[in-house]
Amino acid sequence: MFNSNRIAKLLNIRYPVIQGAMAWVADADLAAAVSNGGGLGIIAAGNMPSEALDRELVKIRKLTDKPFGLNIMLLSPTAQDALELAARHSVPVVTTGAGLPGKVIDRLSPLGVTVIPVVASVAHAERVKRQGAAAVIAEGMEAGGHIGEITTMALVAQISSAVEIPVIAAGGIADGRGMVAAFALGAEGVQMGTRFVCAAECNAHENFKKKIIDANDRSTVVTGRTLGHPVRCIKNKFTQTFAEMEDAHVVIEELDKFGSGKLRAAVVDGDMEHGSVMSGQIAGLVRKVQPAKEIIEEVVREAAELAGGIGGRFA
Ligand code: TUI
Repeated sequence: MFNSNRIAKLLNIRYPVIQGAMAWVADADLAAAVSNGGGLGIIAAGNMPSEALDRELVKIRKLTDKPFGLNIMLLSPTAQDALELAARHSVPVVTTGAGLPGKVIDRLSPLGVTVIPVVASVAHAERVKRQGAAAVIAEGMEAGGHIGEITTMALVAQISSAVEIPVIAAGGIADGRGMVAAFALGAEGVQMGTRFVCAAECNAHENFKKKIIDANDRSTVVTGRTLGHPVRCIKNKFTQTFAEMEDAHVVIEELDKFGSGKLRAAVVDGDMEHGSVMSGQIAGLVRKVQPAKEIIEEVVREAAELAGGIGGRFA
């Protein structure tokens, strides 16, 4: 299986299943568990200080000898430091989010690093392809955290038609059905975030995992649209207050101040009322905590069975 899949070959992994980079959540423990399970684990640099990220990059080499990735969040003030650490640690794969990755591609591609930007539009995918991206992650607005405006269904099909480099679909995928749907649209890999929050090896607070397991299809809400910075989270007191402040046209500086530290409060302290509980719309499908390897094998098995049987639906 997946012997001629371009993503599995490019990343040198068994299954074209990538773990979404989630700030505060995606550390060396989670990433190593996903990579050891046959997918691609990713450490999220987020706003991590250099010393902490350096430690995670040392740690993951002790936990796995499989390929792994580092995600650089381009909005972060620490993005440049993360870029230099990726070079120094010879990280095999770098994904980027929330911005234009030209500088990252120019710096890391000559070193042999596979750079895969997250994109949210066709124009952005075409641009990073011209800049030398090895593949793209097409992330629809069903995803958690910072999102674009286009759904996965519309985005993956249009990006797959527009660029020849392989496409990894993200946003709204948590099982084999999502994987087959993504492949039908032209993707050759999937990235899942919300499902991997509920991996046994994930160090996120147990309240966070429970919140996702208890969520349904209508549990998330998007705030920050008026700021040009939409973010999807599970509805709570924090999102309600944030939305009220936006409605009242509170200035950006105040909103930024209000939002500061809230993701950490959710992930590390388990504050489900006043924290920013970032999650995708697919949370309603996530039912239990399972080892990362079991998640990957279950999704791939479901997908393979469904892909074999799907012809019957046209009979
Ligand atoms: O980056 C993400 N998701 C994230 S980053 C994040 S950290 C955060 N913490 C606190 C508050 C807010 C964020 C949480 N979730 N996904 C990748 C992604 N990139 N989604 C959308 C984009 C994107 C959007 C517009 C990439 C480029 C872009 O435009 C490029 C341009 O044209 O400027």
